[in-house]
Amino acid sequence: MNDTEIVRVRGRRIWDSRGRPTVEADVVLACGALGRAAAPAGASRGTREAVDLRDGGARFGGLGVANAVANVNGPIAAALAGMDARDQAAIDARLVALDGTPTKARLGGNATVATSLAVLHAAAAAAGQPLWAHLAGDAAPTLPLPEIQIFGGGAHAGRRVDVQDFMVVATGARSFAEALEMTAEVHRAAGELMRDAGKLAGVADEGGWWPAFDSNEAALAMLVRAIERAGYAPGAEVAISLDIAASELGRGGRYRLGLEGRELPGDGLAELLAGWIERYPIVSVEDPLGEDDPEGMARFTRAVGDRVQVVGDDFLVTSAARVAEAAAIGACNCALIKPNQAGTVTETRAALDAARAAGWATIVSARSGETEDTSIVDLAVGWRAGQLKVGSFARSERMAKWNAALRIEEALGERARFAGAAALARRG
Ligand code: 2PG
Ligand code: MG
Repeated sequence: MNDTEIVRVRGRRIWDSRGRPTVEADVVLACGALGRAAAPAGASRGTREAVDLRDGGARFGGLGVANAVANVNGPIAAALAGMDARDQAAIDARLVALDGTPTKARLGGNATVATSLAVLHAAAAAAGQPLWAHLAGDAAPTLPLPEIQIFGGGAHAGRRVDVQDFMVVATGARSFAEALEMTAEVHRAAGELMRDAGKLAGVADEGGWWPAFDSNEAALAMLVRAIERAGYAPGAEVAISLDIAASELGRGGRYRLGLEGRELPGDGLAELLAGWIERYPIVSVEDPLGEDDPEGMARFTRAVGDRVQVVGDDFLVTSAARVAEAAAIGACNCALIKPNQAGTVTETRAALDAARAAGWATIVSARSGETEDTSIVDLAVGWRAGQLKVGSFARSERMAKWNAALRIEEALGERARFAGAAALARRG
């Protein structure tokens, strides 16, 4: 028997950062190596993402994963038994074929992504390597520039404000560790400012401060004040990154800003964002328009893509084909890469490669529902994605990932390379 042959696949239900069920998979190889991974879950999801298979019914609000877990323990375990864990492409092709749908609707993207990542971990363990090193191979592993949420809004905060993620990027940092230090100060300063304003009211789903603002722009102004209070120059040292998650605001070219009590056409939303880009030190805007508006995304990229990074998330859903289509019409200059949108490691990597082939930047990203699983950090470092988005600087499903990257930087020592601000897509 081959040492790296899969001898056991086991799925189980665990609980995520929102207290909801999710799928965890263990993969054991003949040599005894164990790989383990858990599926995350989004709240603002693209319609073309791999299906997050849920049981429905009354229990756990319909979010049970008994069927997805049964798929891991039944058909998936049977199909992968005896396969070589080192051949990730063959493993993932088997999962895709076994599912047989374009969106992993039968097995569940949550079942396939947990299994696919667990196989990857097992192969790295069998090779006696940390996963990031295993993935990097002969190339130099690179620590990503972190995008870190300070205020969480949209679907992650009961739609208290319309914009979903108000994040900072430590453009002046020279190492990953320094980027975290700078962000820690901004995060703390923002909390103090909210407290002083009598607006400190807990945190949103990804650990960002609860967005108790009267307008979306007020959050931007507060973010600039927090950067200054922390002692940094807005833009030069710490800049702003937004995820509008516009598909959550409307479809068919009409977008509703609930907080401001108004509805805007696509061009109106694009103009509003362009105005913010003029007035605030914004370096990145994700999903500025809805996933059903590729022309609008292309116009927006033409208008501001030389100054800011235009990121596709729900618009691209970590699909190599969608990335290629978007690149062909000049929509976006950066792809958000989320393994559970694709459903397997191989398809995730293909989307990243497609973005690179288009000359784009890439950001490996967590979901709003997370666990203590830190696989995405290994992917970001080993695949040299350039950027990493994990949520805020609070709560351990987030901190576990930032801390994992710190340990990798330490392990690399002198050899550690930090992507820094150069990782952002901007031609200016
Ligand atoms: C996003 C993610 C993370 P969710 O939209 O980028 O912020 O949110 O996981 O809810 O899709
Ligand atoms: Mg997003």
